[in-house]
Amino acid sequence: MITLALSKGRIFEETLPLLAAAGVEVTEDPDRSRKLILATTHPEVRVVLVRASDVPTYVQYGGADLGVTGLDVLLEHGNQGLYQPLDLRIAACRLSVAVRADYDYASAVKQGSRIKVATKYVGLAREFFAGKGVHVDLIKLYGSMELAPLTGLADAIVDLVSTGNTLKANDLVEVERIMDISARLVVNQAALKIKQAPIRRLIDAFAAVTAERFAAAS
Ligand code: PRT
Ligand code: MG
Repeated sequence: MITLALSKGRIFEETLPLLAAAGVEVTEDPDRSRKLILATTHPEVRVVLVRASDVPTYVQYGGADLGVTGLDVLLEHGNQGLYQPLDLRIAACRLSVAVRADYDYASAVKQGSRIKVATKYVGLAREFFAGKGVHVDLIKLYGSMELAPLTGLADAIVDLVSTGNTLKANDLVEVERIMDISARLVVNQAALKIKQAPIRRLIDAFAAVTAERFAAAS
C-alpha cells in the first residue's frame, strides 16, 4: 500500500487531475465525508488528509510515503530527510512583503529602522531580511496576517499572494517579492527504497503530466 498525504482545499483539488492522469481516482469526497483516509480506484494507493503544514512531518516520519506540499511549507519546515523529486507547478503563488498603502517601506529600510513584521513564515522572513541587512522584530501569527498592519500590530507582513485581491481588499500593497511558490512532491526516503517500483511509477506519471501541461502552456 502507498499512502499519499494531501491537505484539503487547493492542494487536494489541484492534485486530483494529476492523480487521474496517473490512473488513480479518489473515490470519496472529503467535503462530504469526515473520513481522513480516502480510498482510491487503485487498490494499492490511499490518500490521507492532514493539515497543510503537517504534510512534510507525515512524510518525514513515514506516516505517509509521499505528499504534496507548498514550497512555503516545505522550506519553513526544513526538508531534512525528504526526497523532493518534482515541482508539480500547481497551487502557484508568491511569498511577498506587504505593508499599508500609507507606510513608507523604502525609507524605513533605507534608514535602517527596526521593522515589525508579522508572519506565519518566521524562518523564511528572518532569512530574507537578514540577507538584506534589515533589522526586524518578527511576530508569529497563524492566520489573517493582513490584519496585523491595519491594527498596528506590525508594520509589514510576509504572506502568500496569488491574485492580490486579499491585499487590495485590505488596503495593503505588495512591496517586495521574496520568492515564487508552487507545490512540490515529497517522498519518504526509506519508503522509496522499500516500495521503489510503485512509488517510481507514481512519480513518473506525475512527471509526465506536469511536463505535458508545461509544454501546452508555453
Ligand atoms: O488553511 P490551513 O491553515 O489549514 O492551511 P493553509 O492555509 O496552509 O492551506 P491552504 O490550502 O490555504 O494552502 C496550501 C498551499 O497552497 C500553501 O502552502 C501554498 O503553497 C499554496 N497557495 C497558493 C496558497 C495560495 N496560493 C494563497 N493565495 N496558500 C494561501 N493563499 C492565501 C494567502 O495566504 C492569502 O491569505 O490566499 C490569500 C491571498 O490570495 P489572493 O488571491 O487574494 O492574493
Ligand atoms: Mg488557508
